[in-house]
Amino acid sequence: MKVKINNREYEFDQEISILDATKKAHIKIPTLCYSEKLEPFGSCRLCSVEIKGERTLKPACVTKITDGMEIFTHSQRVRKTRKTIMELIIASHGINCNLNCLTCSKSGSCEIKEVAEEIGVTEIRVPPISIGLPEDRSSYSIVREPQKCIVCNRCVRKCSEVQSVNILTIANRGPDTYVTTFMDKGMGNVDCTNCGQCILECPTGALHEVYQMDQVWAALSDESKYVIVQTAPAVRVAIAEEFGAEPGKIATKQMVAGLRLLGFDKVFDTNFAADLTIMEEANEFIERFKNNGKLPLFTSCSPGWVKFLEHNYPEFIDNLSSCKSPQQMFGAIAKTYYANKLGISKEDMVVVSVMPCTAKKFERVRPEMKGDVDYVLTTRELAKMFKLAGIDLLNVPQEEYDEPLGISSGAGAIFGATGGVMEAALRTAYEVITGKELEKLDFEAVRGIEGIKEATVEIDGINLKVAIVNGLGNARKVLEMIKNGEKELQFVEFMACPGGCIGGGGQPIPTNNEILLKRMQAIYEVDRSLPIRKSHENPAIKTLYKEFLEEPLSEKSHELLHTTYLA
Ligand code: HC0
Repeated sequence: MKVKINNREYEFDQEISILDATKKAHIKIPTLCYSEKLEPFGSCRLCSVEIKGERTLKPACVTKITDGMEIFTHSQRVRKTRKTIMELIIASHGINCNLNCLTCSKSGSCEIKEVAEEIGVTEIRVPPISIGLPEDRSSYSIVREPQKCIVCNRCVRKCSEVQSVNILTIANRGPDTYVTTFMDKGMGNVDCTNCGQCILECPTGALHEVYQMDQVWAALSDESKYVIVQTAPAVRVAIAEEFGAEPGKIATKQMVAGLRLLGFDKVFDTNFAADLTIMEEANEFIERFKNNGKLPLFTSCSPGWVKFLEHNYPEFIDNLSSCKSPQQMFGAIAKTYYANKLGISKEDMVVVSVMPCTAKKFERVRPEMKGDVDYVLTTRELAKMFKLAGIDLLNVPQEEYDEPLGISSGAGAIFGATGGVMEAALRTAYEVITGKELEKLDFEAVRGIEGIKEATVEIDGINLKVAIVNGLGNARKVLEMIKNGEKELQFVEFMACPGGCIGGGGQPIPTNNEILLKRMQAIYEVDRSLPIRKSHENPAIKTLYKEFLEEPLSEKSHELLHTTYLA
């Protein structure tokens, strides 16, 4: 197919969109409602282009090239139209950047500001229009500020097309259009899983996490409190991006040093608790397998996934592992075993988590979790706190985690990427079942960013059928197949977010496939760099069982580390 773009001839062998064709020709067209991961929608019209012989401009994202087409991407008419559209977008729904920019959650990373600059907007000839809708603060995880929304529909499409959760929708028509939830009930009162994927998609500050930075600052200034922090596996491979580093930069030791500078009494690692989870979950799997228990066993560490299952597939509740997530196991151990060691009461201890995940904020308040974690910060919030404290993360002298709850194995580290929980569990299950040493630790078949992976793993002559699923849309597909008897599996790892925790709703923006792959490589690099790579060989975990828990699945373990779900 021969096409002329700005008077130059190009050849394409497929009927692609004008937007894709111009990308291949290295011409950038501004977009707002377009997102690589979603079906093109054509609502913002910023990508409008002129086509020879056509009376009206056409949106490049939803218009296909045809043989002989002549396209003008930046003609006088196109530039003028884009400017007017952009002015209307800025004015609509009360976005008044002069007033709100400095306090907006997207200050410094605002897509709408970037696009306005690209288009050359120098004045806004229309007064700001306020849609007059209140903020939605009904959720424990996510805040919606409708006055900043430009109705690009990306959050709605992410929630439906990728996550298949469908809790966001568009109401009304024309200038009264707005994004909302069923009957305007608010995100906390509908079946939102709190995954925060909508936040990653929002080009303005209309969606952000429920901030807990102020509460953490207050705890750090309270001398009567012993304040400890745990950091999730996926935070260390992403936080440096907030300071301008290339994706994939591992900043574990700088982050530990930064947390100490913030004033935490101890800096611990969720990876320690991930090792503990493996001890419990691998043994739970073995017990179910040997005793004809409910299979397939579903992992339970991703709170967005757990909530999705509770709402949409309650018939599978008994398949969920009874293990609490590592975040919660950490809190339970910190406020009992560790508080006892220190000789302080659990009321005097404050446990803060730093997570890549917005759903962890919801998980923390579930009544079954008994308040073992006090506050949850996302990766983005921790970066904001470092900046507020003047901490130059990339150049701060590197430091190690504290002992004993900061000691972890490579198996704990890989929890942060899709497939990691399964691989960590297999490393331990193999040695527990066979009593032999596992020679090849890397289970390549369960690695990679694909949404659904399956593998057959041979352990002691038994072929285990496992699957790894990330993204809730994929979870729905796999659950339907299990339900219809099309899939026979014994163990399935489910993670709510595409890519697993490295793609969590609390991670730096942008988060896309290219960035996910780099964060994933970094996670496996952390694993390879550690002297201990199996959870059951973590010396701090061995001591914990010896001094306190006795053995996996003991009465004490059940009391502190296991939970129940809502059907
Ligand atoms: Fe994850 Fe976790 S791996 S859910 O993605 O299991 O958030 O990083 O912290 O809890 O360990 C998130 C990440 C965690 C937990 C761990 C698990």
